[in-house]
Amino acid sequence: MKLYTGMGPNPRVVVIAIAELGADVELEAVDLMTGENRQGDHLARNPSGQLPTLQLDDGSYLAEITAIVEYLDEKSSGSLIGSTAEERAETRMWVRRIDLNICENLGSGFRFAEGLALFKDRIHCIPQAADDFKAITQEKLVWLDGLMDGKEFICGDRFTLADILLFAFLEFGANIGQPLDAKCERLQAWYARVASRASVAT
Ligand SMILES: N[C@@H](CCC(=O)N[C@@H](CS)C(=O)NCC(=O)O)C(=O)O
Repeated sequence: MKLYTGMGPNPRVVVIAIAELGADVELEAVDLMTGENRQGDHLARNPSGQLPTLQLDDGSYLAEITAIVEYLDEKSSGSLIGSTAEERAETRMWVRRIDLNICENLGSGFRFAEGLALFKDRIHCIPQAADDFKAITQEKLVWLDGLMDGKEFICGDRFTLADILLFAFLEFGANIGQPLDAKCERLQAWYARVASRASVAT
């Protein structure tokens, strides 16, 4: 398998998951800054023109990070999703909450402000909404922080895709002016726990 990867939190999620699972995946960089990902060769792999994209051993392509990580998880002996129907459902519930409430809003806040020069000719940008997307992200982080009492990871004592997803976006946020507020003490402690994992050092 080969992962077409590059800058940004979405590729980072899959790269961390690969390290967690010990999956055998070759990496090939695509230059996001020059827009190589929006041109012919990469569009043929992924019509969304985004990164990452996984090439399977049969030559077909898979995009969307949650689908990619679920696939790699199933193909390995890992358990980033869960080992029972209940665990898998719980992981998917949190992944969807984190994706819709935090990752999407954080990303839009960036693309419509600091990232505007890069994205204005790629996607429909709403610069006047950037501050609102950033504010919603912070509100949802405070909400999530309030639900972390007594939990080691997002799904209790299980380290899952939900942790990797949130970690990669908060790591990105810290570098683009959307840091996790110090008042989110439970999430700060959770962030330090995830940051200490070997997979994150990759
Ligand atoms: N929904 C997609 C999002 C992928 C995405 O937005 N990737 C970013 C990198 S973090 C990208 O390719 N940005 C460059 C562009 O859109 O031109 C997924 O789950 O993989």
